[in-house]
Amino acid sequence: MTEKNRKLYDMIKENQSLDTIKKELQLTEKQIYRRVRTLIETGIRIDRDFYIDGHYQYNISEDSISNYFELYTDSLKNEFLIISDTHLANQLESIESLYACYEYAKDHHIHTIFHAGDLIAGDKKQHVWESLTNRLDQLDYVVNMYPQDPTIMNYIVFGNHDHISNSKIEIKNFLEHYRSDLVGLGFTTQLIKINHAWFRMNHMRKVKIQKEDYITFNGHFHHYGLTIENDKISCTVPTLSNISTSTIHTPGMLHVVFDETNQLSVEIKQIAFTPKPVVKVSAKIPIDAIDTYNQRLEKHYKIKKR
Ligand SMILES: [Mn+2]
Repeated sequence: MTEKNRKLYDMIKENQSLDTIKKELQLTEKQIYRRVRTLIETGIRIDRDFYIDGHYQYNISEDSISNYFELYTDSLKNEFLIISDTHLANQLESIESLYACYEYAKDHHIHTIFHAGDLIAGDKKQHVWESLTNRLDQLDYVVNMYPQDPTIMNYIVFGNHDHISNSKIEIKNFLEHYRSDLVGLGFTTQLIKINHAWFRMNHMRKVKIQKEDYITFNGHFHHYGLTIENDKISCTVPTLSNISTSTIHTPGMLHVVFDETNQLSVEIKQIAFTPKPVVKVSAKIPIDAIDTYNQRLEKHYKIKKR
């Protein structure tokens, strides 16, 4: 191990912030990322803690595995975007909408984008650009073409098009090898926690809400929809592509705000790119059952001790 990598390891172990590491070791964020990947290859288990403001911190992984993904925050009001079904490398992709989404994020000081699945077109030959029928080429295309901004992080739940059973590529590993801002979460489902707000992202699962889930965002349907039943909120995420059966289709996404300044509420805005971003539908829903909701979830899901 080089002296610098050894020092990097020590600093991560001491829970030093990324800024301190950058200054002390005279390295850029990208150079540190590459060195951390090398350390991981040697067998050292290093994780990242992610914050909703777009920054992250390295830590030495603990043995306990939590079955939810926590996005850390210091704020009572937390905003992020949810996109879905980009189907990149499909001829009906809308990479310009993905860039418009980044512009929207920057205009609204949002640093977090969740992806609800079907990042790539997959092995389906139909409508895929001729030069990109191979899944490896599609992932290369994502690594090169997906917008990149130092203040924006993406958290991706993978969908059916991202997962082809006979493929030997670990998509999460591939993306994270090349891009520090494309973080892979679960296949088809992921439970997420931001402060006191818990929600689940699904892809191609029935919209039927599990007993413990109060809020679900569902990819795969390619259109916006919102249902509230017995205090449970289920929302389908529009596609950020031109793949649709509707003739009046425009690519879209969700802008979500969890506000717990007084009582926890969730605001869900459907944004359509026409190509300018337009708010089509907006709903602010109070979550009355917050205490019950938290107690049930925290009992049900293993809480990572920090
Ligand atoms: Mn799908």
